[in-house]
Amino acid sequence: MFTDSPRLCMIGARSLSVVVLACAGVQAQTCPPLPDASGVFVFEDLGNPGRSYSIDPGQAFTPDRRPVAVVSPFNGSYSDTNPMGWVGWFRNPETSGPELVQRLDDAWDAGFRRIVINRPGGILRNNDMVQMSMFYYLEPARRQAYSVHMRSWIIEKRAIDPSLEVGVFIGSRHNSPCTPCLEPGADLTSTSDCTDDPNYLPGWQGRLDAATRRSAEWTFQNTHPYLYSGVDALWFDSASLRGNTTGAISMRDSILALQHNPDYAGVHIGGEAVPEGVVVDGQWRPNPAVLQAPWVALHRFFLQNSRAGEVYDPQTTEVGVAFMKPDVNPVYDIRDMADFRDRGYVLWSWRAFSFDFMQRLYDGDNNEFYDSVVREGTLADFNGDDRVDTRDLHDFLERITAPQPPLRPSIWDGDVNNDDHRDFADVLYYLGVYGG
Ligand SMILES: [Ca+2]
Ligand SMILES: [Ca+2]
Repeated sequence: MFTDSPRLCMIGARSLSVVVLACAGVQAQTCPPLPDASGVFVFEDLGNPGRSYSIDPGQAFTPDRRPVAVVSPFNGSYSDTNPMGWVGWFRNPETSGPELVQRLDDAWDAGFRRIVINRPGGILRNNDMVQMSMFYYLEPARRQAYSVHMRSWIIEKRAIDPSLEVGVFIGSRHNSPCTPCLEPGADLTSTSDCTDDPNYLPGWQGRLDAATRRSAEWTFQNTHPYLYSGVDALWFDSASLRGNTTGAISMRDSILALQHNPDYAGVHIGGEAVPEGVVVDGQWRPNPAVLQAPWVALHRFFLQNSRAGEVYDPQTTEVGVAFMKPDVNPVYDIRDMADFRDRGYVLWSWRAFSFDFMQRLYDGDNNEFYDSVVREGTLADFNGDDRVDTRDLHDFLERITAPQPPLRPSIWDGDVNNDDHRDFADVLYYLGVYGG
């Protein structure tokens, strides 16, 4: 059954009309009771000092350098029977929970201790906006994939490694928590249903805005089920400076503000895409927001424009590069990922295709990545392209003789025996597995 925190159970039909709104869109679900949002904190809400917060300049932003694995219940494979675009393994609500846990296990077993669930509520076909509302309209069994199955998995794994971070990648655009711009009897092939919805807020007002009470309430209600289920990172799609900038505060600044909101204490708040910068005297300078919050964008974003030249300080910034399938243009291989790693970016495996690369680029805080690749017995495939050939020997010799190894060299840096030194012992070790 769907369970939630005591706070949720106390709600009752508060002021929000959406409490009783029937979410009769895709699966004709009834919206369950929403958590009480009357006490949420609102950014610089001067008329409500007890529930107002501001940015604490003394609270330094702490970047997380660990790589990320993305688990995607959604992949846009729409059909008449799959209006939310679920990936195959998530289509059957009754088996969605065990199937989700299996993918979480895959990421964990590959060595990842940071995992992000991509679009946990799916996306409506013909709706080009990624919604923040991604929970209440789901069927009960699919809600339980998160509130029961994922929650139990997180509790179990966090007991093994408290550093485990699990996030959700949702939208910066929201309307009522019970409807992704749907109303009873909505035609899923029509985009006009969004504007027909009595709860629809056009333009900027429908987007994340930490200084607007309604946004703060809906953000709280939309994210609460995931935070209750153990999620401790929120990634908001389409949250950079690009687009509408006429809100009370911008989405970019809302990302910065939310990090200081007591309602999200201990939660990593990030946005997509990387905020704009400016060119000063021929030098590209990132927007200061980049230096104060985590951001992520697809690898195309970096490889196809001038940002490829950017260098971020790993000590103060967290800029993620999300790698899709290696055969999607622009193509990349382990060298490209190593290059981004060495320049201070955080690598995201948006698809499991790049797990092999990650295991060669990182050791893991407790050697999780190294142990995974050794367990699979594939060290001879030095470059992780699923083939053992002379290119691997070439790459190994090239890497182990390359100058300036990282402070803690990985497999790709030539430390194949994982003793954090690159020396002749690694040569003997590699020749042994390569010849074997
Ligand atoms: Ca190979
Ligand atoms: Ca070594």
